[in-house]
Amino acid sequence: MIVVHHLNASRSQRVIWLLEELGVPYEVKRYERDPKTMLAPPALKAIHPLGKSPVITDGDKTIAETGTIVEYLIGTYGAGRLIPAPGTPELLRYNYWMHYAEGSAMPPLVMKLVFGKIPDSPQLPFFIRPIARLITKGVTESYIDPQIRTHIALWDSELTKSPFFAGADLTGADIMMSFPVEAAASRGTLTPRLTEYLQTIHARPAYQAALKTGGPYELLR
Ligand SMILES: N[C@@H](CCC(=O)N[C@@H](CS)C(=O)NCC(=O)O)C(=O)O
Repeated sequence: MIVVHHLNASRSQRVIWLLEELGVPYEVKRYERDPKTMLAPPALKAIHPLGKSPVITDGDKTIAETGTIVEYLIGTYGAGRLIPAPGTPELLRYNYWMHYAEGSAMPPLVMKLVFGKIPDSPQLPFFIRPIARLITKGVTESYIDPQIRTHIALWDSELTKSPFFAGADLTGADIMMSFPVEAAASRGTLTPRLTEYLQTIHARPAYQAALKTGGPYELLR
């Protein structure tokens, strides 16, 4: 039996969604973020040394990193589903978005989250806060926000070519990209095309079933 080590409101929601799309039986083991730090509990380190979610176990295998998990599940249980056929241009797009989601899209979105929290950090002496606010605002406006806008424009242009990131059908690339698109939606404004895309994936029965299993999915702002 596959066990998903699921941290509330996190990237592991994607793995539950994928398992629902594949119709593969699984169990969810829940971990709750520390309400102050929002970090994962130490118990997750017993499963994988980084203590991050998602991690899955499947028999004697322990697999971390969302992209690896998605490729493993589609390769092992997909029987050709949720991946374009070998040798097609769509497969190249699939591979690109599969790796881009965590490798390129998430870093500026995480930076925005972290920089946004610095001025209110309780460790910061109150007289430093105005300076911290000025610096983080400067970095956010001059570097992070323009980066995010460039990424969003790329997603938008890709989704004007085809309904999904790797062509006409939903694939693992969409499951990977759902998190950056959701994260961007929670930190600012998406384009109408991207909003429509999110509505399309939210309407899928497997996505809805995953929400019921995974619990509330309020992404951090
Ligand atoms: N690139 C990794 C990122 C893993 C990651 O940062 N997970 C977050 C959840 S969204 C986490 O575990 N945060 C809690 C912590 O760092 O303690 C992946 O996609 O698996």
